Amino acid sequence: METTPDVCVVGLGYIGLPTAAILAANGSNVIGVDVNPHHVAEINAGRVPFVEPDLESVVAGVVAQGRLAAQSSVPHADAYIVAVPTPFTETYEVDDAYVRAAADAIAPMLKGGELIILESTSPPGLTEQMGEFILDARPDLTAAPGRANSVHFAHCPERVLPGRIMVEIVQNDRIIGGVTPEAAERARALYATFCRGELLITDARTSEMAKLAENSYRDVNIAFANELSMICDRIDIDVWELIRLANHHPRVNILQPGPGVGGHCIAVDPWFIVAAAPDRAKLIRLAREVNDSKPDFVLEKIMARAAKFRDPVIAALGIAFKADIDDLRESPSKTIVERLASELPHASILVVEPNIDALPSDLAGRANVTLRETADAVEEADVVVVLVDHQQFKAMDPRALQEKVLVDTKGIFL
Ligand code: SAJ
Repeated sequence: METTPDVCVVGLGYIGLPTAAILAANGSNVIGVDVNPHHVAEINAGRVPFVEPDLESVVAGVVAQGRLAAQSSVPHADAYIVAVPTPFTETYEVDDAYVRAAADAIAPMLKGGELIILESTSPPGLTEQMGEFILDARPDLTAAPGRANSVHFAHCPERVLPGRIMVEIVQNDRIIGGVTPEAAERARALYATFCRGELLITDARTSEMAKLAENSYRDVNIAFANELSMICDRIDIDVWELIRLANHHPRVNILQPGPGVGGHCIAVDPWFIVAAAPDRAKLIRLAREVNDSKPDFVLEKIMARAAKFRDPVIAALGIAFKADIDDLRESPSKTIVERLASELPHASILVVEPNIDALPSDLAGRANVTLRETADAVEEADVVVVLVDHQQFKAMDPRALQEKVLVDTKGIFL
């Protein structure tokens, strides 16, 4: 007889797979669903198709025990967790196509009484809309609390930091936003199986907005640091020393400037707040603009420094979106290298990225860009550009840079 899984996780990416694995490790029977057949095959072989410390051992264990299996179609389950991408459109509004596709796939499987949780970052109201898509497809079911066939909807945003997901997924406090109090209570019980942090109950719209506010808070604070770095450059003050000194104040904690803000969260989520109240979201929009302008500033700086060489050799240290990960998505450092390669066709650009084995396709095709080891690249270069503060770069002997023209966006050698 076919058994019903306790939980079905739709979307086995950076969030869905750790969630599926940790649920399974804490006693749930989990089916994970993904549209990518390669991911499905890898997971069923106990492997993880991306880099995340400590995830593979958990996945391998729960797959071997038969508690987690991946497949490409959505089965019936008592609870669903939807962890699909919610990118933005050209007009900075949410592209809800993946959420709709998940809802379309779940709706026909429902029998009534299930819990459906959206973990994806969402503009306020998307969880309720997801509920409407599903109930429109299944008018025989209801969202009315207390009814035997009512389906329960909740928003429970993830908060884990890539690189620390397996620690933070257990330890962080979590917001549980129910479309109804009953949905929140059911969702709380599910997360309580593995989450040791506080489970904070609210409604779905507040939960959606809280997630956006958290990432916007960070974006605004990084924008402050980036703006300071551009001001200090103009008036010839060392911004790193300035921040170090200012942070001795007991109530000041300025973040670190850099080449811009990357990743698929902090550079995206604030736009959903802007879209929700465009005329009121002034600071949040401006912070996005400041952070988005930082790669241009860095590019100009590099071009000005490289101008004294006829055919400059430029070592670009780092193209990941932040330190000590292999994730190149929305990476400002990678954008800077791409633009540099186009603007300076006669330059030779030596990319150093210790966390990858081959250049991504959009850089690999360029004649003037090659992937190199740190020491070789630095030795050959006229100009050394630090774009990411990877541990391998921080460990470098600064004497190697003595004769070089240096542009250090992370301040590790300044
Ligand atoms: N950055 C700076 N200066 C800093 C800190 C970060 O320039 O002082 C840059 C990084 O280099 C990177 C970008 O900001 O390009 C974002 O990095 P991050 O480490 O701040 O955040 P993410 O994108 O890896 O993860 C964030 C986290 N959110 C918050 O800290 C509020 C994480 O907890 C969320 O789960 C994640 O977004 C998400 O998925 O939303």
